[in-house]
Amino acid sequence: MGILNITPDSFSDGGKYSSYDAAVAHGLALVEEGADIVDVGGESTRPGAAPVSVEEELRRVVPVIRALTDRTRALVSVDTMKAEVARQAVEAGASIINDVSALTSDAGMAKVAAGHGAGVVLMHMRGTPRTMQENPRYANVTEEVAGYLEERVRALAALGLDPETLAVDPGIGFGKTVDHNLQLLRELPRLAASGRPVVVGVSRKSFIGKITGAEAGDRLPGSLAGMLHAAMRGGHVFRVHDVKASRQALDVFLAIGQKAP
Ligand code: PT1
Repeated sequence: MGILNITPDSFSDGGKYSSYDAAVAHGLALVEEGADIVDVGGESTRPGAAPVSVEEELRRVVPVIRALTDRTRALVSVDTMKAEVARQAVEAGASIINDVSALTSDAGMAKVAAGHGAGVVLMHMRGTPRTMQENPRYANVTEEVAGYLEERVRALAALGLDPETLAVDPGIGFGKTVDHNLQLLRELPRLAASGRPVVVGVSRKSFIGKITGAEAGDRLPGSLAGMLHAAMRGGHVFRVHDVKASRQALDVFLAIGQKAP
């Protein structure tokens, strides 16, 4: 899953391209580099990020999703917590709703997902992006995260969503200390035991910087290590910035795992 962030500062190019042109070109490049899914987001959910209005988020993501689904066969996911954005995104061709609040932020979200038969990524987050890094504490982070995600799958199945359309994600960096993130990655098989596909996003996140001292733009090696570890422990989908390098790393990892006939 290649990351396509459409926020005003993600494509600062001195005005040579509009952010629309730049975003579509970047999305097509991610597919060219080997992404199976392009994850389109118009609202940052990084620690400390402020919310964006529904109108602004729609303006950013819907035209880009339409262009990408017209021009590629890759799947498009929409990274949003807003039901109206998810609805218009799916109508524009997106087939997956990636909601970092696991469909809890907007009461209309479950209905949109059920109504369109979209796939859904349910991610665990403690608090909101603005405040989630303020002193996160857990008795046992893996049990709490896995229990929460299993409860979300149960609750949504009771609302009529097909459990087969749901994937789970531990939410690396979302209300977690470095040790919480590392424990979740170490104990990823506990999440895989939920029976649902496991999505993992470690790409360029601050825990890599805290371990290595590397700045965000310099975290590809650490990101690959985290991704491959997650692949080895049962992860299925990896949300990454650097698709070409990640694809190569995963291809070799998967080839080694392939037994000769
Ligand atoms: C993720 C994810 C996401 N991450 C899914 N969607 C982000 N399903 C956005 C940091 O610590 O892991 N899974 N959508 C980006 N969020 C963060 C969080 C970015 C923490 C950076 C950090 O640096």
